[in-house]
Amino acid sequence: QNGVARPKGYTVSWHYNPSVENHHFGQTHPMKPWRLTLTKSLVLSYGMHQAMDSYVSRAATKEELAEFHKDEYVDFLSVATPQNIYEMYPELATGTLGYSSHIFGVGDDCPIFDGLFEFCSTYTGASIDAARKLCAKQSDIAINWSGGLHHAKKGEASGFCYVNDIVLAILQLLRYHSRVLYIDIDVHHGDGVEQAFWSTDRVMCVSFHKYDKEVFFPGTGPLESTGPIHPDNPGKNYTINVPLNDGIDDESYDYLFRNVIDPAIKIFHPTAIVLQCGADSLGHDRLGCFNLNIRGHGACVSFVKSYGIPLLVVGGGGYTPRNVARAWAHETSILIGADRTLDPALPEHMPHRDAFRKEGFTLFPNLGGWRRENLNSRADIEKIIRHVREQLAGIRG
Ligand code: V1P
Ligand code: CA
Ligand code: ZN
Repeated sequence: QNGVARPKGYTVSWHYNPSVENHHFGQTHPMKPWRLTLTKSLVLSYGMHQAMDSYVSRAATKEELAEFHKDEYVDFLSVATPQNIYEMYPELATGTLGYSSHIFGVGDDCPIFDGLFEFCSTYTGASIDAARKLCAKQSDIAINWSGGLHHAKKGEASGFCYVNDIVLAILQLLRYHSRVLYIDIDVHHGDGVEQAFWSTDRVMCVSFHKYDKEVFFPGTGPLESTGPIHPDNPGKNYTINVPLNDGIDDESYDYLFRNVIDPAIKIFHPTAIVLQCGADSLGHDRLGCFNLNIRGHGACVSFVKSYGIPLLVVGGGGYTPRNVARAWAHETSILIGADRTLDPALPEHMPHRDAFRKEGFTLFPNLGGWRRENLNSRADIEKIIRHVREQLAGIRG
């Protein structure tokens, strides 16, 4: 505790505004900003802030949001409240539209709650600030655990995501960087980011996710979905999808991750990388179905970091708050180079320590081997690796 040294030779910045903690999607909604409170508590109690430049991020402006999103959607987000939404759109009140509506995606997944616009502009401001720090070379690794909301579309909310902070951050990076690699280890498909950069060869999008077209949200991202098919479209082959079955464990995930990401980096030569670290790919997640441990999830972060390419790290999903906090605290320690020296026993004195009681006060509880068996065979994994290699061969020259 309090013994975390600054990394030698590179700069890490942490972008955060605690006002995101004050917003709530609703009592029964699985997205809990509380996970960010717990993450902050661990990062500060371990003294990891001493190894980073900390920035209290500002809210993104409407003009900044409109660099990707439609003006009418940004206007809608900026005025909608739980009080006026039914006056503006009586269809929502009658329930005739069902679970998710055509009214800018508002519904059970993406409710209108108090302070929605402040929440969206704050998590987005942090991702934009983080990207600008990388562009200015004032930072080598920039972190925003409150961002990573990969499903938001140009003109509508989707899957708990209203503003796509990742797309907006990548647009900032593209001002200074010729090629950006986007990697997404959230258990869900990164469809919003994929869609935004579908037709360009300046952004390569790679998502690992559970895929079951009819059953698992959002139902997109099969292996064959690799970009536009027309040979003249520059985006052809610049999208990589890694569809998985339930129960994947640390060992297979690590093997697959290395064998997809290494060739992608060697062929694409990104000048910046954005890593979305959705923690719903951990075992025991309320919505997820994988068997990853905190160390297995973190191994992806270590591997990406090892290339020494300017790196933006964002959060994403994660629905068992205490494990989300454990994962993101551990990953912060990896990014500042303190993972080997951090005590796995949680600090004796820290706010909300009791939230970690259930698994014992450790950073690394056993999250693998729960109710799901690994339904990804060795042959499934090898098939994916072969497909990706053949796909990447198609973008050379
Ligand atoms: O399955 C659906 C929709 C509803 N159907 C008509 C399809 N929605 C999912 C959304 C998951 C979003 C994940 C976001 C992220 O990738 C990035 C932040 O992690 C859903 C689920 C589920 N089990 O998949 N919504 C809900 N559960 C939900 C449950 C209770 C209250 C509100 C929403
Ligand atoms: Ca994913
Ligand atoms: Zn997710």
